Amino acid sequence: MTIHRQVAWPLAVAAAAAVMVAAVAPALAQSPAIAKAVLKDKSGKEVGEANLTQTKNGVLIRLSVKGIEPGEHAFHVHAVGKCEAPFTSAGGHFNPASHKHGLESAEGAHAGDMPNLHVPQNGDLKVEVFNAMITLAKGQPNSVFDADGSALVIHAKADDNKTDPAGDAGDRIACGVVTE
Ligand SMILES: [Cu+2]
Repeated sequence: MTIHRQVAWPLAVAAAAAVMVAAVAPALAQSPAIAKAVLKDKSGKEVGEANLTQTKNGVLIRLSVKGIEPGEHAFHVHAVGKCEAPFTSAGGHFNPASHKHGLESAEGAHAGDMPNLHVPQNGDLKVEVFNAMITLAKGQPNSVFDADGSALVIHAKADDNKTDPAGDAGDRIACGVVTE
């Protein structure tokens, strides 16, 4: 009798653990570790691509752009995953915490606020941008995969990092929906 009990308990625990793994696994599978955005200009021409990687500390964005006007350009995550020229369809900056705009804002910043891109004379740039304020994990308030999705947007002018709500960054010149 004693031997049977010793065998029976570990089996019961193993069975319970197996059920837990089965229940948790689908939820994890739904949150992508990587995401992508293809950026197009207002004429529909492809001008860039971004690969997003979830890290333990935020999202690493590897961006490459081609044929963008040289100079400084604001680069943001916008609130809606819809890129119809002139890209107002992408909404304002992704701002789930309802903060004021700007990396220099005294009241937090938009989750979608990021440093300016510095495009060289040939118009081509490869850069890595890290955003600790967003996540690819679904179900989180700061997830780029919320109900209406998100988009990456490049502006005509630089972001001054403080003017609310858009950093005085001018027109939207390129837009790409963030996809899994
Ligand atoms: Cu923007």
